This record gives sequence, structure tokens and C-alpha cells, in this order.
Amino acid sequence: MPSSRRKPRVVVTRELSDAVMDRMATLFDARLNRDDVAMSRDDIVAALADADVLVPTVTDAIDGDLIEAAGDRLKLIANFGAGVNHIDLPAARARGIIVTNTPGVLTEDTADMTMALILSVPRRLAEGEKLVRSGEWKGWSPGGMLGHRVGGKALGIVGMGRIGQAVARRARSVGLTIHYHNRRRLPLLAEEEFGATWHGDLDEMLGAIDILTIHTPRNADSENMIDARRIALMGPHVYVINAARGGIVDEEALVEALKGGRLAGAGLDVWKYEPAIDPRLLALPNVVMLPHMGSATYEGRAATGERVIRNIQHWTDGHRPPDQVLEGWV
Ligand code: 8YV
Repeated sequence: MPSSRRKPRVVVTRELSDAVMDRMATLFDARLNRDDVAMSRDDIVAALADADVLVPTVTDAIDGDLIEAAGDRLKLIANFGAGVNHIDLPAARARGIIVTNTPGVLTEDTADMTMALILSVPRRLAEGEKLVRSGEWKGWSPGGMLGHRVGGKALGIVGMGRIGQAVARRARSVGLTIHYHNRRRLPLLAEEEFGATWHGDLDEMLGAIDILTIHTPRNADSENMIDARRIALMGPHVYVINAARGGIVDEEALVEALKGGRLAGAGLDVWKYEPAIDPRLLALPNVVMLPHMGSATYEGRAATGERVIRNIQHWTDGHRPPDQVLEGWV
């Protein structure tokens, strides 16, 4: 691309906001999906026959076969979103295709939703709302809708990157003490800001907390990281929150533990096989279930679109895109 001044042909798999799509249509030779229906795999392959850039979302499986089938012109996969576990990074690298993501723009929104879950599950917010809507509420009673106090409890954060730290900041303000597990320990100043305790050993942290929240990317290392053995280390008073990626918490083990009373509850925004939900979870009152909406704000989507555009523009101008994903860091 850099040697030519023609506009890059950009395939966008999902309908984005009008403002983002209009900008893309002006800047690029954009092939936009104007219906909010995911493109089929065959349609993506066909569209990639002569495309320079693919803009996928979390709902597209950009696996090795699809990358293999793409035309020779494909040189950039500019993901709309931070997580890239739906893209086969080694396959892209093998074909010399750069992958970018959109870090930073979803941090605060995702942390807000995580915090909402951290408060909702122990305080039984979804159950209370359901009770009122059902028309069955008989009025206040001393023992009605009792939950557990959040302040004074210990929060364990797995993954202390941008989102983990944004959650820590919020959690501290409601009186939670912060524990975290991260491959790298934070600088002392950051630990002091959060009053955070680092645990190099995840198992050790799990034995010291009341609420667990996950903020690590899904990859080979984190797949089923919270499994039956680790759930047993936590104990029946612990709540598990996941607004990162399904599959990091072993869903089968989670369901069994919740059913058996070996966990106190869960707040889940992401699922292993979205949009499929294990039907056994639907019957459990102590689970707050959301449809992958952690980053779903108008402002966040606009910023994500701008970030994608910036990555494409840098690449088109012959520069390294600012958000190039480096394997080993996701
Ligand atoms: C995005 C997300 O909206 O950025 C991410 O990784 O999980 C979402 O909240 C989604 O990925 C869009 O592709």
C-alpha cells in the first residue's frame, strides 16, 4: 500500500455507528455491512479476495483457514475491539498480515460494568428487580432480600492491566481491599495507589479473597484458568465475576460449583460459546447474567471506531500502526 495513493479497500464485517461508517466511506474504499447481521464465513472469504484491510469484531472467527483463503492483498486486520482471541495470530504472522486492536478506549466502560456486577451479585440486585416485576413482593421485612456487605471484603483481580487497575480504583472507593495476580508486579507507586497486594501465585491469592474478578486476555495460558481445583481453593463464600472472556473460567466447573453451593454466586458478562448460555445457569438465582455489554456505550463505540480508523491510516501512510498486537502480549 504505502507506495500507491489509491485508497485501501477495507472490509468491515458488522454495522458500526453511522458516524464511523461515514468516516470510513470517505477515507477508504470501504465495503460496509449495512445490516446488523454478522457476515457469513463464505461472505468474508469472498470479500477478502481483493481487500487490503479486514475490520472484524469479536463475533467473527478469523481462524487459520480463513486467513489462508484470503487474497494476497490482505495485509492488515484492524480489529474493532481490544480482545483478539478470535483471530489466529500465528496464521496472520505467517502470511505477513499485521493485526491491530483498540486498547484503552473501552477501559472505563468495562470497569464500570465490572463494578456493577461486583455490587449486584452479593447484594442480589437482579433477584430484587425480578421480585418487584413479578408483582409478588409483599413489602419490606427485616429478613427480606438479605445479601452480603461489599465493603470490608477482599477483591482478587486476575490481570492488572488497564481494566484491572480501573476496577481496583473503583473497588477501593467502596471499601474493598485489593489483591491481584499479574505476571509482572506493578511499580510500588501503583500498588500504593490501590493499596494492592501482589500474589505471584494465583492459588495463594484465591485462598485470601471474597470476590474474584477476571481481567486477563483469553489465550492458551488463561483458558480454563479458573477450573474445579481452583474453585475449590476459593470456598463457598466467594463470588466470581467475569467481564473479560468466556472460557477463562471453566464454565462446566462453574455451573457445578454454583449448583452444589461451592461458590456464593457469579456475575457473568461473557460466555464460552456466545450467544449460547448453559441452560442450567438460568435456573440459578445467584447468577447475574449479561449479554456481553461491558463496553457497550455510544461513546466507547465511537472511540473504538476512531481507533480502528487511526490504525488503518497509519498503515496506509506507511507507518507502523499504533496498536499493533504483538504475540505474547495478549
Ligand atoms: C468489544 C470486547 O465490544 O473489546 C473487546 O475485547 O470484548 C468488547 O467489549 C468487542 O470485542 C467488539 O469486537
